[in-house]
Amino acid sequence: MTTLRYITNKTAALIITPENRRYLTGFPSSLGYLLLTNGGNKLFVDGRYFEAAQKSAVDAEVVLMTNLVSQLNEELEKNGIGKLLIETKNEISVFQNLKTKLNVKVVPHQPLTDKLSLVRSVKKRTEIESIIEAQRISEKAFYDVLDFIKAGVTEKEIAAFLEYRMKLYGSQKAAFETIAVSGENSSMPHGVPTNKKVENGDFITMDFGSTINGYCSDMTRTVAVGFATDEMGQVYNTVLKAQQNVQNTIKAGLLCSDADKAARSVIETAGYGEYFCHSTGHGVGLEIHEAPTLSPKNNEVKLRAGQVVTNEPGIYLPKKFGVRIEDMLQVQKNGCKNLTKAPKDLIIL
Ligand SMILES: [Mn+2]
Repeated sequence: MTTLRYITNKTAALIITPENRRYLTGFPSSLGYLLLTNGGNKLFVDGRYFEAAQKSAVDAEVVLMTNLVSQLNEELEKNGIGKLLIETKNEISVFQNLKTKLNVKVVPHQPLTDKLSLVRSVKKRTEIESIIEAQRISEKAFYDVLDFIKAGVTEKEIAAFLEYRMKLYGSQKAAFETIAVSGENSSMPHGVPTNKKVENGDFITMDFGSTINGYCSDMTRTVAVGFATDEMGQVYNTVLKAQQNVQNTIKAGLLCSDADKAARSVIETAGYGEYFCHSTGHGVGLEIHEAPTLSPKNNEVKLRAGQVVTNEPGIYLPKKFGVRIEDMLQVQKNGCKNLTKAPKDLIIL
């Protein structure tokens, strides 16, 4: 179990987000509460999860949740706890409810939340293996979709095809809503697939991911159909050069903002700076977006060995087209390892 220095003989913590609960116990559930105390940890789950949790949860005694408030009060009193720290993320209603009903001081605690996200950002070997397995599934779906894409198929059909193949190859579920946008629509970084039919001369940007053991993968490829104009080729190669520069630059100890700069500087030099409107990357794990963020603003946080981050610069020309290329990188002491194997040279179908 991760040691969290915020927990003392008098102070306990309650973990309420599914990802942190899963991270700390190895057990996935949509609802549950993990109480961390110096005297031992208790995982409260309802009847849907009780038996499964008893079989597979680690580092916590599993308790059938009958009346959470009275069970927590009892447990806190038994352990002589006077203060309960709660993760702060998105769980305001849970916090308000416990604050009024528990017999101890209830405190939303940002440092606890931040610490867990930092601990989770550095992946163990088994976590990396799950991410890679998920990524290989996405790549198989990508190779398949290259045979499926042609003038006349719609963006929705491309997205559905990718999701079906990922699932067929073993993905538990899509890691996020699949993006497949073409032509003018590809200038919207997070556009939603429509009934628009692919035409010759279109770029198609596909951003998709699989999940294995709860761990996400994330990749983006942009391909052309029929032909690519000189401008399309120039923009594509600029994004590719920016992306490769990030891969060449990233290593443990590098500021997150400098990882972003490795992409941004290449794109700015090529004259497309104003058309790169998002961060260069983000951590990936049990959540599709987690720490650390590779953005110009994140200028005090350094990369650590074992973190898995995306490398996804893009250029989006309004009313024309967009290009994004995304891999996942494992940060290492003296560099990084690209966990994504799919080719990146411009493919014209
Ligand atoms: Mn991403």
